[in-house]
Parts: sequence; C-alpha cells; structure tokens
Amino acid sequence: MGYVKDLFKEKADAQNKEIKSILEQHGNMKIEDVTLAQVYQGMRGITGLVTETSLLDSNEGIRFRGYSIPELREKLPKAEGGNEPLPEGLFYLMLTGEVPSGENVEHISSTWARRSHVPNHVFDVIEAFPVSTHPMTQFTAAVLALQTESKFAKAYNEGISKKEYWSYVYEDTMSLIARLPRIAAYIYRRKYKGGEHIHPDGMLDWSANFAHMLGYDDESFKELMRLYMVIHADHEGGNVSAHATHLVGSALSDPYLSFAAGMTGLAGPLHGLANQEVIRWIEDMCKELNSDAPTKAQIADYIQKTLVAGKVVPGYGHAVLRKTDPRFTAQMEFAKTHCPNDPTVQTVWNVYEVAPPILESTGKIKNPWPNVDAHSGALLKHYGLIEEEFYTVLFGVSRALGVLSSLCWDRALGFPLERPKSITTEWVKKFIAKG
Ligand code: FCX
Repeated sequence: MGYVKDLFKEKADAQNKEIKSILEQHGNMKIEDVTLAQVYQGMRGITGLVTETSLLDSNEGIRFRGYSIPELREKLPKAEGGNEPLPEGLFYLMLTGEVPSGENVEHISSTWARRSHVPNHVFDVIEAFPVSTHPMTQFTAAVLALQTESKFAKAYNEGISKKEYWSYVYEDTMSLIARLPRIAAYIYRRKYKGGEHIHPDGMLDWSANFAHMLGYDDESFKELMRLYMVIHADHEGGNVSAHATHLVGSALSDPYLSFAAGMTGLAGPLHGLANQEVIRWIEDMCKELNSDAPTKAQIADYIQKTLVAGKVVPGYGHAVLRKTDPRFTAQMEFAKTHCPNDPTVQTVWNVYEVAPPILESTGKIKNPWPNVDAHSGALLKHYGLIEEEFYTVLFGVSRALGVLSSLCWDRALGFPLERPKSITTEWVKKFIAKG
C-alpha cells in the first residue's frame, strides 16, 4: 500500500473515532430549524451534509482544509520555475488534511502519470458520437465507458467486507483522476483539431501534461492550467456536482458512476456550464455593438437588456457566496500579471465594475458579485483556447479532485445511503391546518 493511502487510512481511523464520540455525546443536539420556504426553495441554508475537504464561508469564500486560495497559492508546492500551486498538492491536502512537501506532490504526479492509460473502448465510445455533440456529453459518456475498469465494482461483485470499501474507492479515485486529462484532451482534439491527437508526456506534472495534450505548450498556459485545476476543485458539499457525486456514491455506485453523475450536474447552465455562457454572453454583446471593447455604459445597457429578457447574467450570483468569489479574484490577479491588456479580460473587468450595482438594484438577486465562471473563459481565450463549449470539461477535470477525495472520505467514514424525506403540498396543507 502506498504511503499516501496509509496516511489517509490513519487519518480516517482517527476521524472515525472522533465522530463516534461526538455522536455518542451530542448526537441529539439540534443545529438549526427548517422552514417551509427552505424546503420549497432549493434547501438553501439547510445544513444536511458532512464534507471534510472544504468549507464555504458566504463572505470569505472557500477554504480547503482551513486554507484560503491566497494561502494555497503561497503554501502548496509549485512546478520548477512556476508560481502557481500544483493541484496534486491540493488533492493531497484534501485527502489527508496535511500540507504536502514537494516530494509528496511528486509522488502523486508520478502515480497519476503511471495510471493514465485509457483503454481503447473508451475512445471508441467517444468516436461513436457525432463530432457536433457537446463536449460535456462526450466527457460524461467516456467516464461511464471507463467504468469497466472499476476495482470497487469488481471487488463488490466478488464480495468484500464493508471495512474494505474505502480501499477500492481510493484505488478507483487515483486511476480515474489519472485518466481524465487524456480523455478530455482526446475530446478536444477530436472536436476542434481534426482528430490530430497529441501523446502524453509522462515527465510533466498532471496539469502541464493536460495542457500539452490539448496542444498548448506555452509555459504561462501551463501555469494557468495549474491554477485553474486548483481553484475549481472543490466548493464544499452542497453544490450540484459535489452533492450528486456524494449522493450516487452513497448507493455504493463506484467512483466512475458517481463522478459521471456529478458531471451531468456540472453540465447545467446554472452550475459549471456558466463558464461557457459567460463568454457567449460577452461575445454576443460585442457582436451586437460591433466592438471588441464595449464601454461601461454599453455594458450597463446590455445587462439591463439581459434582465428584461428574463435571462440571468451568467457568472454573477451564487447560492451561498455573498461577496466577490476569491476564485474570481485569483484569476483577476493572474490576468493582471499575464495578460492585462487583453480586450476580453478588460471587458470582464468592466462588467465587474458595472454589474453589481445593477443586479443589486433588482432587489431580488441575493449576491450581485461575480463567481468563478465570470473570469475563466477570458483567460482561456487569451491563450487561444477559444472553443467555449469545452470550458466546462476543464472545470470537470478539476472538480474530480474534490468530489473524488470526498468520496474516499465518505466510504472511509462509513457514511450510509443518503435518503432525505420528501413531502407533498397536500401534506403541507394538512400540516398547516393542524396548526
Ligand atoms: N442574473 C439574473 N438574475 C439572477 C442572477 C443573475 N446572475 N442571479 C440570481 N438571479 C435571480 C434568480 O434567477 C432568482 O430569480 P426568480 O426569483 O425570478 O427565480 C432571484 O434572482 C433570486 O435568486 P438568488 O437567491 O439570488 O440565487 P439562487 O441561489 O437561486 O441561484 C445561481 C444561484 C448561481 C443559480 C444564480 O445566481 C444564477 O443563476 N447565476 C447565473 C448563473 C451562474 O453564474 N452560475 C454559476 C454559479 C457557480 F459559480 C457555479 O456553480 O459554477
């Protein structure tokens, strides 16, 4: 057994003991009341899940195992000559709760490089789709096709003890994460580059190799990929992709099936697909105004027009956050260093100045500030990755780090089948009548 796996098991055993004692002493403690409005309105604010890997504060943003994004950018090991954190390090942190050394990160990198082989039938499945198929559909189908490789499913079929689940889920997690860049790059090159595929380079770190297979060998694009893979990885447990992965995993569906469920959720425009929608919204605005640098007044008019048409302004608003998303700020800082004069980047910054007061003035939008998706497309476009339909796949590759390390915790902590109670409006009316 590898030392990361040993360390994870040690941490999980300790956590299990602690949870047992918390529940023995405080299991009946009430943490909040639930209103009917919450039940009807997307369960906002109802605490109902345990996710050990990260915690979201509505004002401060995400913290991964207690560390904010600026702290991660400082503390996590970097590639040689690079300034951005390596996502391998974030995975190690989410899984074990410890900040990794450079050596720990290299160990994860080389494990993933070794396990990155994708069987041919997965490419056959991708090839069976018309090229026009949305990349997220191809991506999710490819993950499902890869399920043939699940060690958990095989072991379960052969009959294993509950105590061993975590071990096979861990193995599947490592292999699935290792394989995702190859699958994603294959879909990209097939759809947009005439099927001219690029072989992996086993000497590169996970993100740099992904950038390389996509066809972008520029060092600063590799840095962007490292940052992108870190900031999109996890956002506590209630968001659609994390919750769906966790929920499906609770039925003991293996990590491939569970992750595919998360990805079908990420593909929705109110969640991960918003990164595609943002760049489309900016491009539609530029087209309509016949300008690649719309003025702030023009942007303000276009926002009003979007709202009047009954549409959302993509990249703005959040179910939990109530301030500018630190994932937006991290990308803004990257852009200030690498591409401050890019016209789309400048438009993103102008939207940031103009949109919040307009959104706030509607009186109903709870968070008028930008989220992670408001910035990412402009950066990708700057480096030539202009195919916005592909952006959510990048988000998905990154999201695997968080939702799959969480799945390892779910099984190591022995979490049961998730099955909340639902009610009908008829039930609600009777409940109210009873007083
Ligand atoms: N533009 C226009 N209207 C918006 C809006 C926006 N950016 N954000 C919220 N609203 C509207 C809602 O549609 C809702 O309208 P309704 O009462 O007529 O149904 C009202 O404001 C109240 O919604 P609110 O409580 O503020 O927000 P929710 O928690 O319901 O929804 C999302 C949160 C993120 C879904 C919402 O802000 C939105 O649609 N934003 C645009 C899409 C987007 O950027 N999604 C990405 C989010 C995230 F970062 C990610 O998962 O990747």
